[in-house]
Amino acid sequence: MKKLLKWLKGPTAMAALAGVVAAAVVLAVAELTGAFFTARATPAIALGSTFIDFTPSWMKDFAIATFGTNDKAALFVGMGLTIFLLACVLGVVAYRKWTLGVVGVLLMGTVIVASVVTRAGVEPLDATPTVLGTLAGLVVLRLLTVLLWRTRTWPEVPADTVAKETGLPGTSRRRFFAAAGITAAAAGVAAAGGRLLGAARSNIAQARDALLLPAPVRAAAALPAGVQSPVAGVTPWVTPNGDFYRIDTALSVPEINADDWELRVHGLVEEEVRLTFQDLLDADLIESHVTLTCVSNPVGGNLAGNAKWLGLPIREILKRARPRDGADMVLSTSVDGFSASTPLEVLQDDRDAILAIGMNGEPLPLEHGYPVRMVVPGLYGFVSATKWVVDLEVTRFADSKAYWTQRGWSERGPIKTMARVEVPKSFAKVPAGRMAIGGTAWAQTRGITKVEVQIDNEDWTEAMLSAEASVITWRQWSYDWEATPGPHYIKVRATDGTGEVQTDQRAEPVPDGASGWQSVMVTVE
Ligand SMILES: Nc1nc2c(c(=O)[nH]1)N[C@H]1C(S)=C(S)[C@@H](COP(=O)(O)O)O[C@H]1N2
Ligand SMILES: [Mo]
Repeated sequence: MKKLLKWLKGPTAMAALAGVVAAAVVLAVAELTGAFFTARATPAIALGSTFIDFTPSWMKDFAIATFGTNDKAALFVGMGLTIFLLACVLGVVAYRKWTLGVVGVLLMGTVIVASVVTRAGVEPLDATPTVLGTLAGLVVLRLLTVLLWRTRTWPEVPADTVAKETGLPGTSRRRFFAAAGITAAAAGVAAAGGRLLGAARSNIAQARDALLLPAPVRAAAALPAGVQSPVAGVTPWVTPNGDFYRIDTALSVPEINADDWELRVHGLVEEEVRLTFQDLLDADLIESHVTLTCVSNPVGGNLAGNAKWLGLPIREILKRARPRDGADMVLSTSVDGFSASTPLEVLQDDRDAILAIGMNGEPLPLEHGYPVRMVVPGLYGFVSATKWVVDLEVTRFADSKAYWTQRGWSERGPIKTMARVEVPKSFAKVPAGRMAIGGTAWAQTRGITKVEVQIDNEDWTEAMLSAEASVITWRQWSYDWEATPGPHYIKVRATDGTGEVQTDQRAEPVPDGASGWQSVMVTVE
C-alpha cells in the first residue's frame, strides 16, 4: 500500500497521468469542433464503428448474448479502458523520450484519421476535428511533460541540479498536478459543450416530430378480438416504439435530413430509379402489422418486436426499375455503410415488403431508421430490415455479399419457428395451485397453428392460442397449469402453418438463427 502510494506520486505515474490528460484533450477538442461536422466522424464514434466492422461474428454474438441491447455501452467501456491504457503508455514514453512520444501520438492520430475517413458517407474534411484534437493533445502533452521534467527534483535531486542538467528551472509537483487538473476539467467542459452544441445544431429530431404522415391507401387489416394473451405480464401484442428492441452497428444514430434523402435503385435493371422522400409521401402507401426478429435472438430471447408499419411496397419501385434476367438479390445499403442481401423474389411477392416511413402511426424514430427503412416480413433483420436505407442495388447472390455475410453469417435468413415462455419468468418462485403460463410464438409468413407445453417429462399438451392477426405477425398463447410444490421445468414448442413442429435441435444464433426448445425452471412453493 505504501509502495503503491509512493509509486503514484512518482514520475512514472505522473507521466501516465500527463498522457491520460492529453488523450482527454484530444477527444474533447475533437468533440467540440466535431459539432460542426458529421457526428459519425468524431474519434470515439469512428474508432468504435471501425472496431465493430472488424468484430468477428462470434464476438458480436458474445456481445449481444452478454450485454443484449447494452452492447454499445459495453463497447464504449472497453474502448475507454483501451484508450486509457494506451494514453498511460504514451505519457510515460514521452516523458522518457519526447521524440518517441510525438511519433506515438501522431501514429494514434493517423489511425483515428484513417478510421474517420474510411467511414461510409464521411468526407475527408470530416477528419478536421481529429486533426485539431491531436494537435491540441500534443501541445498539452508537451506542456505537462516539461512541467514533469522540471519536478525531477523529487525526491532527492535539488532544483539547481535539474536546472544545471536540463537548462530548466525546477518546479513543484503541486504545480504539475494543478496544471493537469485544470486541463482535465477544461477538457470535460469542452466535451460536454461539444455534445450540447452538436445536439442544438441538429434539427433532425424536430423535423421528425413535425412530420405529418399521409394516410395509407390501404389501411392495416382490423385486428381480430383477442390477439393479446389473457395472461398478465405477457408482452403487449403491439410493441410501443419506445420499447422496440434496437440492434444495429450504428454507434451514433445517422442523422438524415428527409428533404435531402434520396434512394438510388440501380444495378441489373433496365432503368435506374431515384426516389425522394416527397415521392414516398405522394405514393400509394399501405399499412400493415409485421413482427421483426433479430437473428441474434437466443431461444427465449426478446430481440423481436411487432409494429404497424406504413410504407410503399418495394415491388412497385422494382416494377419501375425492371430487374434484368439473372438478378436474384437486392443489396440494400444504409447511409452508414451497413448492407443486407434480400432475395429479389421476396421483395416482389405479395408479402408486401415495404420501404417504411411510419411506425405505429408516427414517423420512424431516429434509431429505427428515420426517414426510411426496409421492412420485409419473414426474414431476419440482418438480411432485410435496412434502416436509414439510401441504396438498392439489384444484383446476384453470386456477385455481392452483405455486411454480416462478409463476417461469417448466412447470406439468407428466413425466420425460424419459435415459441417463448414469458410468464412465469425463469427461476421464478410461484405459489402452488392453478396458475397461468403465457407467451408469444412466431413463424413469419407461415403462421402459428399450434403451441404445446410440456411440464417436466409429462406429455406435450396444447396451449390456448390467442387470435391470429396474420401469418406475418407473432401469435400469443396461454396455458392453465395446476402447479404442485417442488421444482418444475416448463418447455414450449410451436407448430407452423406448414405443419412443421419447431425443432428441438439446439443451434447458436450464428450463422442463421438460434433454434431449440426453451425450458424455464420454476420453483413452486
Ligand atoms: N443501417 C442498419 N440497418 C439495420 C441494421 C444495422 O446494423 N444498420 N441491423 C439490422 C438488424 S441485425 C436488425 S435485427 C434490425 C433491427 O431493427 P430495429 O433496431 O428497428 O429493431 O435492423 C436491421 N437494419
Ligand atoms: Mo439482427
